[in-house]
Amino acid sequence: MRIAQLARLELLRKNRDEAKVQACLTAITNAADAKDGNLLELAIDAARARASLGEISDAMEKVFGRHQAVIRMINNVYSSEYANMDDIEKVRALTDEFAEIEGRRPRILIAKMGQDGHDRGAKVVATAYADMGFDVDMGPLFQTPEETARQAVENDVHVVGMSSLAAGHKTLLPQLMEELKKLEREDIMVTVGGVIPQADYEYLYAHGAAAIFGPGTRLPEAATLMMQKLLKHNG
Ligand code: B12
Repeated sequence: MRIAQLARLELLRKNRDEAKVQACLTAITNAADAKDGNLLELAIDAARARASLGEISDAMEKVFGRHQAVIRMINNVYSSEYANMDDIEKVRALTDEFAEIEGRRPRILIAKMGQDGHDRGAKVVATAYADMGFDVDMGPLFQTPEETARQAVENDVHVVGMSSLAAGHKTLLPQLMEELKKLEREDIMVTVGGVIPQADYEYLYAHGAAAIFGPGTRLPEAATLMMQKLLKHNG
């Protein structure tokens, strides 16, 4: 699909008046810079001249920079709504035990990689894990595997919990493992959550997933399993 799209872009570039396209793109950058002119109108002119969406965005990015989609999370919401406090207390006991052994609480990076904008699950998971005694880092939307690996290493997390709902998991997980390997941090545990077809589980386990959590996952159960693996993993 990616190759077909690249071929279409090449064809588009061959059959257009390049000077006209560049003039339209410059007009966008100038209008953004001067805060004068209708950017939508100029973008339509550029599209009519066969500029691609990427080129139109780049023309504005030169002035505005790239938008960073930040995911915010709220503490104590999950535990106050969750019916069975016992389940949560059991996980808290495990995270406390880990903190006693390791000298710091288990730290997890919830990561959203690729073009996948579904952030609800990731927010729920981040909130729940914080309530269950984890230190939680929340990555921004649309990270590359390289950026996720770097954030995981810089923050020295014990686990990366990637959340994938837009069918990128079979590409993104192996790339993330590769990037962690480059940084010599293959010891960081990686788990996968989200819309993962059963047929892909074996592939993901074979490529380094320590656990997989699909839709409807009860998070205290997921966290218990993760803690058991982590306690074992860290001896
Ligand atoms: C809500 C929703 C949207 C919303 C997203 C809003 C938002 N800000 O998140 C909107 C409308 C924007 C949307 C858009 C799209 N969507 Co949509 N969407 C959904 C829907 C209905 C529910 C997802 C959800 O929020 N669930 C609730 C949360 C709490 O559950 P969850 O994320 O699964 O998380 C749970 C578990 O999976 C697990 N978990 C998840 N991550 C992690 C991580 C860790 C560490 C752990 C431990 C556990 C864990 O724990 C959570 C709690 O149980 C699903 C269908 C479905 N039933 O899943 C489709 C679905 C995900 N969407 C789909 C599609 C195709 C799209 C679009 C491409 C549609 C389009 N053509 O434009 C776009 C993509 C946009 C983009 N750039 O990503 C498909 C994906 C198909 C696939 N994977 O092959 C689905 C599966 C629908 C379908 N059946 O076809 N969508």
